[in-house]
Amino acid sequence: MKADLFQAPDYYQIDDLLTEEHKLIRDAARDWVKKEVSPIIEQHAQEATFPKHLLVGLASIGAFGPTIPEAYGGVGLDYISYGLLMQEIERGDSGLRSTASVQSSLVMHPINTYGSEEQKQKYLPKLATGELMGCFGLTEPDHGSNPSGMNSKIVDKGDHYLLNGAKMWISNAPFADIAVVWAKDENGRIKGMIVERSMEGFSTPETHNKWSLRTSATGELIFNDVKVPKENILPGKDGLGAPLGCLDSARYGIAWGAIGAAMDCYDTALRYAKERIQFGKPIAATQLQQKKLAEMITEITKAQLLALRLGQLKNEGRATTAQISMAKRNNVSMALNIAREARQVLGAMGITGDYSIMRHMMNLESVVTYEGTHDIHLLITGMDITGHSAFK
Ligand code: TGC
Ligand code: FAD
Repeated sequence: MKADLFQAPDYYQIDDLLTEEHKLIRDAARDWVKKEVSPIIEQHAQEATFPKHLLVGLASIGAFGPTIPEAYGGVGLDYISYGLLMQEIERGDSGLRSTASVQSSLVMHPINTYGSEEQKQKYLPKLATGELMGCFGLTEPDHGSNPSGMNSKIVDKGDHYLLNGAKMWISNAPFADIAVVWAKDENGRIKGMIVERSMEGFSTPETHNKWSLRTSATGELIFNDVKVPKENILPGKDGLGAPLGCLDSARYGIAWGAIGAAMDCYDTALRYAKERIQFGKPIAATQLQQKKLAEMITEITKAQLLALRLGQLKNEGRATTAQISMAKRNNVSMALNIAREARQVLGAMGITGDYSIMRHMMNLESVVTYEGTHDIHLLITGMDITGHSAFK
């Protein structure tokens, strides 16, 4: 891949609305991505390998549990800092941001929010350093958009539960030390639990043949009479609202992360358009390429403002699920459209791994599907504004 010459677009001087702390955290992450991620990530994507050696660096920039209290090993930052971290990491690669999102929002968040004091002390500090890595098992082969229909089951056996079932499309599964898993009890009530890799009957086969998120390890979670001790059940909340509450946090981070991918595509296309000469002048001097680039920066700027306002609401504890859905849907779709347009600006060069655009584009095809598809988020907005659910 070419040298990383990234310059972040900030057309509306949004930096002025950030605190010094926000900028320090953002800039440290940006430097780390430039130094450690950009030089190696394309090769990992080509070879479909997870760059495990980057886990230490991710922990060092605060990407594991940025909003988790320092008492449990987290960084104790606000939600705008969390968003900025996700933006910078996804500027490098959505797969790497996935690893950080899952660890922070889908593993540390439920343990911190629904876990017992013992669970918090046992797991959170090690998850914050990356000594332990986690995954989140909600989706099943027959239940993706509709997790309430899940078939995974636990049966009460006195001092433990017996867990049976299967989860599919689980990020981090192939290497995770623990899994936060959602299954129904005998009364059909969804419960969350921490399953450890060492538990007998638990396996995590890797999913291959992905054209998207090739730097992220995806797998299944298979539970065959797994004995889950009762102390591993998350006691703080049950019902579908418990996993959906975690998704709110992860979707929020994705709304920011997608901006990073879009910024990288825009910046690459702008630089290329200024340098590429056709018909005796830079293609940047043609109206058609200017239209593409002008629309890109307009959409990025709107997405930045949406994310920042959402971050303010989140900091005040006022961000609603529907507001988060709107931002996730809009910003991921925006990024995917920009990746497709930016790829065209580069002509044939755009399809190569010499540039990051095609990788971002393929990654974003997963991002637009996971954490609630583009359609599901539209229906969440529709339900919010009309009061009618159109899911069923
Ligand atoms: P519904 O009847 O609407 O709600 C059931 C209960 O949950 C409550 N609730 C929420 N609670 C907290 N936070 C939220 N966001 C909530 N949304 C709903 C709701 O109030 C109700 O509570 P109660 O007490 O009345 O029971 O549920 P539904 O079955 O109609 O489904 C609604 C729908 C379709 C929106 C939901 O199922 C959904 O969001 N589906 C999409 C599934 C999804 O997003 N899966 C993601 C899996 S994880 C993942 O993709 C990780 S990728 C990570 C990476 O690599 O980065
Ligand atoms: P389906 O639910 O089968 O949907 C298929 C199509 O039908 C979609 O276009 C959808 O929008 C549409 N559709 C569904 N219902 C409706 C409706 N009511 N009205 C209109 N249209 C509808 N899950 C986890 O639990 N943990 C993870 O870590 C995780 N990581 C992932 C990593 C990757 C790379 C991918 C691709 C997925 C991951 N997922 C994970 C799963 C992800 O959350 C699901 O793929 C997603 O929720 C959609 O489910 P599905 O693929 O089964 O699609």
